[in-house]
Amino acid sequence: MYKEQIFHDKEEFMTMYRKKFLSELGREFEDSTSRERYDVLVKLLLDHIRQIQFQAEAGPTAEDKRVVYFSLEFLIGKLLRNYLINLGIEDMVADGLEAMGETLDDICAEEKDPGLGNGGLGRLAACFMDSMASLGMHGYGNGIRYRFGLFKQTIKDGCQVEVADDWMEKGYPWETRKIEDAVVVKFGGRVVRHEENGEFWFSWDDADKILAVPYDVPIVGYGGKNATFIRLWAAEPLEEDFDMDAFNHGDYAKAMKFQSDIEAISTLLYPDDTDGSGKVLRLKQEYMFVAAGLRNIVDSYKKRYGNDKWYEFGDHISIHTNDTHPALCAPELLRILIDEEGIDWDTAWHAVNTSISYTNHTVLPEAMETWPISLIESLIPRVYNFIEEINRRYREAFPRDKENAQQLIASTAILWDGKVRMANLSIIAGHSVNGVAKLHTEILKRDTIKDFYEVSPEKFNNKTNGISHRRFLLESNPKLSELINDAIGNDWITNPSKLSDLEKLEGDEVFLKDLDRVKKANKERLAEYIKDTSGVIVDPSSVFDIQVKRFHAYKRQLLNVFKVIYYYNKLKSDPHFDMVPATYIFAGKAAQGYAFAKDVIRFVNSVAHVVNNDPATKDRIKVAFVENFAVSNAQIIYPAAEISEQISTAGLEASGTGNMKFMMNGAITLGTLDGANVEIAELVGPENIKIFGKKAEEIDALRASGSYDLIKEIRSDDQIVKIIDELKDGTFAELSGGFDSIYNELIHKNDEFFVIADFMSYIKAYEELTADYKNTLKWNKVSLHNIAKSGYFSSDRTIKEYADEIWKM
Ligand code: 26Q
Repeated sequence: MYKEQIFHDKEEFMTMYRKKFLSELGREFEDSTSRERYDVLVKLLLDHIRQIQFQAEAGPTAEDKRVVYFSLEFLIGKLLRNYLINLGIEDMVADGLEAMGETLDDICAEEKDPGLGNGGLGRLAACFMDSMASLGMHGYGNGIRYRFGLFKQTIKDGCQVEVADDWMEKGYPWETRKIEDAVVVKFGGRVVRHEENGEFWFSWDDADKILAVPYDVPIVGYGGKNATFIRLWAAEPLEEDFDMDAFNHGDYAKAMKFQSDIEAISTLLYPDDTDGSGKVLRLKQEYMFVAAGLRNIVDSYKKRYGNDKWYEFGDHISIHTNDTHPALCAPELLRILIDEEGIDWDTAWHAVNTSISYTNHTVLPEAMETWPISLIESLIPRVYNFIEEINRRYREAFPRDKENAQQLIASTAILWDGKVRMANLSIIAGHSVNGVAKLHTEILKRDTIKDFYEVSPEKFNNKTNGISHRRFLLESNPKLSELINDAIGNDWITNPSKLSDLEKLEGDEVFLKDLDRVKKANKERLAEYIKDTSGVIVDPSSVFDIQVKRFHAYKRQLLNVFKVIYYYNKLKSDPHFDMVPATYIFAGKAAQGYAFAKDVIRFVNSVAHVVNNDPATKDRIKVAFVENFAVSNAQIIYPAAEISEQISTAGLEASGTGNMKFMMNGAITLGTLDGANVEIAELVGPENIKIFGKKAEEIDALRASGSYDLIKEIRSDDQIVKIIDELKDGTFAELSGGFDSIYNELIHKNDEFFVIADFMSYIKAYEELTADYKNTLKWNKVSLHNIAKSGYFSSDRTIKEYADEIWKM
């Protein structure tokens, strides 16, 4: 544990900061741009952070078990303010900067938000890193340094337009290139069998080689006593392979093409395309970061424990795979241990099995990752040998006495039907598979991978997701944090379950009014942001009803838009219609190739265009679409929410984590019994959440019986008929055309996601919920109860469960 404080007062900060300008830039602070001021501040902090890291690596806990979290995505957000808070120097630095004629806000605005992930899975990985560092664990991340993160979203005429996210254009001062830890990674070539004196072995020959170069980004724990890092790999050509010949003969194009073909591996982040089938480059990414990360792990293991302790490998190190994207860990670790370290199969298999664990984040079997055998065999032939051998041994050892053995083998084998099934590989090779919310884990056991549950039930466990309350409450909502600190002290920052002390204030009118004022201020902050980014003026005294997440059919943004239209129609037909003035806020990206999701975005914006400009409605309801949803604007959005929309078709959202971020900021959930909503409902009780819609079993039954009749469902209510008609009659077509596409999708797939099936139940729930809105005290009491119960959803709790039950740390 590191005890030194970085600076003791603002004068000391100013002195050191000024000195750093001279050593970094050879110029004075006064002669610098805002960007340089940001860079130099980061460099100054890094000097200190490296000492914390050194202490953690070499200090008294150096022998503790380590965990490496393998994830293709880390959505870490901006780091500067977060680390100033964690180091306990935010005010000191802000004051020092002020004295120098600068502001911390302006400097923080220079930081780019690295979009190295799609959504929930990537942000979860970042929250986990925060918790591991804050809890003083030896937890490291292993991922990819994408040259371009997920595209930046802009809206033109209501449509999503994707723009490249050149987040490293001006450099990324937090990263440190560690060329000494670079790893050569092979692709292609062939496997050759050698035999000598009755012994035989294999080599992987004639492969193309790339150099995987690590860049470390620090993770600073709260309190500044522990720091670790995420290691992000970039692909580069090997110097020896660079085509000097072509270069010398003036064929620069050929020389450069060679280089860019290799760099392509870490150039872009793949969008979550949900159908589980990927591209060759994606497979190269998966293998590169697995091969390089594991080679580093084995090297540092040898340094620490010597060359003869392989059986104990899993006692000292855990390798966690975030979904199946790092599933090649198992065969690659076998390959390294057997081919490169000369260990026997049984010892290597024990090392693999005891160290590797796997989290599943998807319910849908069709979304499970598979790769053609032919592709894996040609791209990583030696690794494929190990996949085959794992599969062969699994089948060979399968208990034949079971009467359904053949069927179980068919569904659980790794190689099947020309495909490598990555989830099967992960489950067979590892010692643990977990779902991310109670309901999700139950669905895995009884549905998605039920045959594995029959074969190895002992591997299954649940770890309900959590979020960093330090980022999403302490940093994002300083006003609420201050109010909480004044009321119950600040123990909750390191011990989030302490938030429950707020329950005693639920009858305290003064406190509830303060809570209301804080919410109002946060709504004003968001209203300002919406005005600046979209030009839409929203009323902070209206109820803020917010849905922010990736656009996906199953998340049912469409249901929410239909609700907006429902009220639009009501107000149009009856000017005296009584409703709580509302602002419906949406944000989120759709995958580039996901036509339906992009159409729903266009629909939201088209409805906004009509509703916001119609004199009959514009002062009663407003619709705002916040462009380019990312960690940084999420931090402005969650604190301003009053209604949290969590309305997925029951059984399809594995967990959700936005639901937890909203709850922790005092929003009330309007949701289905899906994912972690189920656990939120259990914790807060029925009077503090609004649940509607069909339950997962009901949806299953409807699907199974085939009895659902969309047309009948539409005709059951005139309001629904009208909304469906408006998809086609041009009501919302002014901005960018009509919505026959959405109509057709609904009709042709018989309402696959049960949007219409749940519609009236949704409206009824919304009515009941908003009926209480004008009773400010009652509303805020419910809001406070949600905050008080949200400590459970801290990722500190989740990580402790992983550490105790999976990683055995
Ligand atoms: C797969 C193959 C090829 C290309 C991309 C992908 C891919 C990439 C990302 C597939 C899936 C993802 C991301 C999934 C994800 O974010 N899942 C969410 O995980 C959260 C954290 O556990 C849950 O809260 C959400 O419910 C779940 O949807």
